[in-house]
Amino acid sequence: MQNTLLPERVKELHQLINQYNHQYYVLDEPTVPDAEYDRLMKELIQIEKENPALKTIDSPSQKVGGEALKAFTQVTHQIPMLSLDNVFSKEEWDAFVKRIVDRIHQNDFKLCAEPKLDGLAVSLRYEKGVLVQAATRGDGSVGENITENVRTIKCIPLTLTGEEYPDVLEVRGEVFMPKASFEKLNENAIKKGEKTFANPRNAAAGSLRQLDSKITSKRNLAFYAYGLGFVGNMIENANGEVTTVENTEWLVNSHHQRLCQVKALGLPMCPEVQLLDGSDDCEAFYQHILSSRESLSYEIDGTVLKVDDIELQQKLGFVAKAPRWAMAYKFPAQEELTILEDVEFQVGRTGAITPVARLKPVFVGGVTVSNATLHNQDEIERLGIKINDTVIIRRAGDVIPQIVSVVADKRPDNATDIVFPNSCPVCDSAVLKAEGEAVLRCTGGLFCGAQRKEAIKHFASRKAIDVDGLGDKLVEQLVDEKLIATPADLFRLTELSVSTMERMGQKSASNLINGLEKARVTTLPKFIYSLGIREVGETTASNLAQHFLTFDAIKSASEEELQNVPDVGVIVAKNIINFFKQAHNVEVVNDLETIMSWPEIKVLAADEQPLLDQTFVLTGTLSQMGRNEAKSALQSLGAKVSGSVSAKTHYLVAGEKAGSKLTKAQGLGVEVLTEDDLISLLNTHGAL
Ligand code: JCF
Repeated sequence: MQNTLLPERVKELHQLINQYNHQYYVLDEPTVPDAEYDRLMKELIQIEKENPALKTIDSPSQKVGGEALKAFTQVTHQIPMLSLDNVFSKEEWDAFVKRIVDRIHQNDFKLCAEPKLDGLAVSLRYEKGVLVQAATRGDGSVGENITENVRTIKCIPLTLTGEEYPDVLEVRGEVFMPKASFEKLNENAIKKGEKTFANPRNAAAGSLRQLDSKITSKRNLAFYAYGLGFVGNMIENANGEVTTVENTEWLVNSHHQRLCQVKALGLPMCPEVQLLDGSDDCEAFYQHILSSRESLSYEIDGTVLKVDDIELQQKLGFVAKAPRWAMAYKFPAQEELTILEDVEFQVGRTGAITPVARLKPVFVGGVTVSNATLHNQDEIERLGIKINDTVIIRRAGDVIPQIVSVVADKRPDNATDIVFPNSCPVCDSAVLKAEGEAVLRCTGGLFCGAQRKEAIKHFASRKAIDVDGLGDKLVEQLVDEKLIATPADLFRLTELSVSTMERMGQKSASNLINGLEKARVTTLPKFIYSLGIREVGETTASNLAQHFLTFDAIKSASEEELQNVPDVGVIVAKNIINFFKQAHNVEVVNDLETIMSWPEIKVLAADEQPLLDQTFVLTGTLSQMGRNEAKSALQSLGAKVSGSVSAKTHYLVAGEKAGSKLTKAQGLGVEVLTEDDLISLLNTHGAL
C-alpha cells in the first residue's frame, strides 16, 4: 500500500474495528467472524508500529494495553462523584420515600430503577468525542487516573458514535467482571497455584489497579453507565485559552432520558434499567431483580432507585456525600463471618473422603448455615485454614455454602491444624490418594458401611431405578439394622421384615414393597446408571446402552471397544473395566440380573430409521420425559442429538424456560418443536 494512502486506511480500520467492537461487546450481535476482526487489528498494529505518527490515543489498538506505569497519577473530578446510602428493608425504603415526599410536597414522581452492580465506580471523560481520561471515585473529589486500563475494556468506546455529543462529556458508571470471566480467572489461578479472588468485585478492583494495562486487557472487564459528571462545551477566548461551560441543551430534565442519550453515543447501559411510574412500583422492581439475580451474567447486591426528574433532584440536594434523591435498596448479605468449630470427615459413594466444616451457625443469604464442604486437602491448604479460625462464608441463591477465605488477623491462640485420618472413619480400611487426584479415598469398597449406604441410595434414586417410598433415611436405617447389605437385598425385603423396624408403620412398609415390585422392571440405561460406576452418569449410561444394546455386551467389552462409545474416554473405560473386575460387584450384578428385567433395545436397520441423519437439539425443561430418555428415543430412530444449535441443526426441541438456544434457532430459521410435538413424533415411529 502506498504511504500517502496510509492515513486513509488507518481511519478506515478505526471505523471498522470500532463498529465490530460495538456490535460484539455492547450489542451482543457480532457481524463478522473473529478471524476477520483479528486480521484488521493486526494490520492496524503493524501500520502503527511502522508509522508511530499514525498512532493516536483513540486508536482501537489501545484495547490491548500499552507501556506499564510506575504509579497512578491523581485526578480531581470536575464535579464530585457521589456515593449512595443504603436501605435493607421495605420499612426503611418507605421511610426514604416519605422524606422525599415531605420535602418536595408531591407524591407522584417517576423513579429510574436499575440493579446495583457489584463493581467499582469510574468516571470517563470524553473531549470532542474522544476518551481522554478515566478515573476511580477515590474519596469522591480526587481519584486515581486509570485511563490506560480503562482503554482496554472492550465495551467502552474510545470514540463516541454519532455527532450529537457535547465537547466535554463525563460518563459515570460501574466497571465490573462478569460471573463467567471471574470463574475462568479463578480456575486459571488455581491451576497455576496462584491466589484466587474472593469475589468478582475484588477481581474487578484488582484488575483495574494494575500498573500494566496489558494485564488489565486480558481480564474481561465490562461497564454499564449509570449517570453523568460534567457535561459542557469548550469556549476559546481571544488569548487562545479554553474554558468550559455547562451544555444545558444536551442536559434534558430526565435522568432516564440522559442515560438513553449516553447509550445512543455507543456506551453500554444495563438492559435492566427501567423508568418506574411512581414509588409504589419500587418493591415489585426489587423483587423482580432479586428473582433474576442468579440468571444475570454479572454480580449484583441490590437495586438503585433515583428520582428521575433532575429539577426535583436539585431541590432535594445532598446529605454529606450521598444524594437525597437516590438510594441503594440492598439484598440480604450473601457473605458473613463465622467460626470454624470443627472438621469432620464424610465418606461418599465412591469412597471419597470429604472434609466437612462444622460452623458456628450463621444467618447468610437468607438461611442459617452450620455446615460447608471443604472439598479436599488441596482446598484446605489453599485456604490456609485451621480449626477455630474466623472464616468468610458465602451462600448465593440456592447454591451450597462455601468458605471463601480465612480472616488471618483474627486467628486465635487455640487454632489447630486440620488432620486427615489415616484410615477410613467409618470402616477403618486403609485410605489412599491416587496419583494426580486431590481426593483421599477409603479402599474398603462395598465393605465400607458408608459406601454401601451411598451405593444403595444411588441405586434407588429417582434417576436410577427410582424406588417409590425409599428415601435416603430409610436406606440408612435398613443398612444399620442389617436388613440389607447390597442393592439386590432390597428385593428380598418383605412387609413383615420391614415392619419390624422402628417408626415403620404397616402403610409405609406396604408402600416400600410395592415400590420395589414396580422397580424390578426398568430400562437398560437406568440399570447401568444405577450401578454407580465412577464417572458413568446418565448420559454415558444411555450412550453405552445405545452402543452395545445388551448388558452382556457391556460387561464383556474391552477397554478399546468401550472407547468407541461417545463420551467414553480412557478414564471412564478403565472405571467400567475395574468395576466389573471386583468380585463383590460381579456378585451383586449377577444377583440383580436374575431379579430385574428391562425391555430389549430395538434396533432398526439404517434404511428403516425414519430420522436418519436428522440433527436435533434439546433445550429447556422437558416436563413429561427426561432429557436422556428423549435423547435415547431420538437416537433409536437414527437421529443425531447435539448440544449446540448451528445452521446444520434440523430441529430444536424447546421445553419450558428455553433460553439462548431457542433465540439462536429462531434467528437461524431452525424448525422449533414443543415437547408435545416431540412426543407425537416419537409415538408415530413407535419409539415410546
Ligand atoms: O451499580 C452501582 N453500583 C451504582 C453505584 C449505580 C448507581 O446508579 C450509582 C452508584 C453510585 C453512585 N449512582 C451513584 C450516584
